[in-house]
Amino acid sequence: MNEEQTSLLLHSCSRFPPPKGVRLSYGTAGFREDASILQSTVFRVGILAALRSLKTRSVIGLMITASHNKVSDNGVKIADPNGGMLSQDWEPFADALANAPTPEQFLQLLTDFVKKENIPFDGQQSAEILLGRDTRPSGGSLLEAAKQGISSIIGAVFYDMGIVTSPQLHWMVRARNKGMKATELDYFDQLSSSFRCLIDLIPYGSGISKTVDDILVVDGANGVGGEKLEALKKMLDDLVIDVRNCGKGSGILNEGVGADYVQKEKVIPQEFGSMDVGLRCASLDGDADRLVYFSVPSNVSSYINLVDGDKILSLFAIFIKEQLSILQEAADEKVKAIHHARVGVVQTAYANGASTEYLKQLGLEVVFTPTGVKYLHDKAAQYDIGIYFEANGHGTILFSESFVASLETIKHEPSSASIEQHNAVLRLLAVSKLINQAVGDALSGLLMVEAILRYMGWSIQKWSDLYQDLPSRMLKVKVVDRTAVVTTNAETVVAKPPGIQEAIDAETAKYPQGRSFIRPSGTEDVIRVYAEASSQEGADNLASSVAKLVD
Ligand code: NG1
Ligand code: ZN
Repeated sequence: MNEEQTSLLLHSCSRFPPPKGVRLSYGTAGFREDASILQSTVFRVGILAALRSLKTRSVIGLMITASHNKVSDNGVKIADPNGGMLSQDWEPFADALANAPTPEQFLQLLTDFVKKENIPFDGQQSAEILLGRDTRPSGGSLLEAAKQGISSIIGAVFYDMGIVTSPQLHWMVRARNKGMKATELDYFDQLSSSFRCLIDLIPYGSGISKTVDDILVVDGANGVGGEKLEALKKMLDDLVIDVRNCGKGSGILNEGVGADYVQKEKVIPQEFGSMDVGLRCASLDGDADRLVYFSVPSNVSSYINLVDGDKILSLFAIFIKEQLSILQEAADEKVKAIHHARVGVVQTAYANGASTEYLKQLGLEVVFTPTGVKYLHDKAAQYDIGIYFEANGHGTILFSESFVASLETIKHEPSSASIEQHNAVLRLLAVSKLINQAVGDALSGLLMVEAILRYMGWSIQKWSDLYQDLPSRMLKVKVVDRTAVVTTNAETVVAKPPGIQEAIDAETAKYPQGRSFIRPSGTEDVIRVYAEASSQEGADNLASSVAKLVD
């Protein structure tokens, strides 16, 4: 590192002292804390993003968001060249950088890492970072800190993409690295045109062209998603969307609204009520990477009928499976090969047991990973078509590049496939363009759900009736040190502290269809408790007795 670079780093770093008495950790979704203590962290992540760009010789993303957390929190995460999350082997370095107490120690860490990773750091190579943030009021000043961090690396430049959803930024990074156009308009264009393509491919006479519940009502969590959906819907004729909680009124981000609230509390979000009985409703989270659907039941109650990520996954799986089965009788070898695609479904321990049972009955290969998109995403990427979802509504469908190439070949070359077989191939291709290949994306997921429901001719009720969820309860317990709990087997078994797993097993055995597990949250200072049983009362009781074991 030359002298100019060293003094630039030391000087700028000294203007962003780290918070005292806080241990920062790059968790399942980057760093997340109260926004007031994040200046130094975001500044340092700016530097980290520049290093990542130098190392990978690609465009990198930096997103400032705390997703579904309360409005006073914020966070920062990095998007890798393929649009996915930061490679896991860099996370310990991210932790170390964020926690270095002095500018000198920070510089030492940086110098050692640059050497170890062989990062071209001679001021000759350029680095490029796309910046994005959600609507949080703290976002503006944190973005400044990120810019200062990037600017303290000679040769690094940033492009401010403004207020965007997390999936938009991830999509843009991926698109840029593929040499594609990557503005917000390009994103909207791709989503709306592939949606149109799927609708046009619905066989004549099947499906509901227009039904009473054809309007979709969306809860935007008072965040960025609602605002973007308002813009996107202008490009979608044929789909009537009423967006509420778009953050323009007095409502507060994620307070009594949004996918996390709706999924965890199972209650009607603000601005929704008896006028929505029977309508198809959806909820996005604060940065629009999660999506759940729900309906308001006709009986007077504050509870909703939740259609969660597991049911979105099931709907997607049914559709994909149906397209592949259309190709079963194909005479053309290339088309027949599509029928034999390796399809994998990826879930976490939070998936409702009834969904796993249902997916297995469909004959699908279901695998489990620990919580956190990065784990699910990596697993799903091992298949030709990998469908992953967390129960909370974060998920997508990944298509391998070679599989998409085969679909493209069939699209463009003459084959002996029948029209319906050819259309099935075109549908799969449209899905691969509609559904975000970088991360879970509430906006693209929503269009996918809408297209499939129309193709199937299903109401939300019909979709919801695919299977009955087992009653479940999620609790969180505040603890002094959440890292004291260590889990194994995709988080279903507690390895440490000793004795707890046996106690959980003993409690679980008391309930028919009982299942329970605990794990430290990666985004909050809590231990999460999950329980399932044949009755709601059973799930509630099991969860609270397991919570007592942790307290
Ligand atoms: P933690 O706080 O680690 O449970 C939560 C979600 C994850 C994931 C991350 C990132 C649950 C139970 N956990 O993680 O699935 O979405 O936030 O946002 O919903
Ligand atoms: Zn989110």
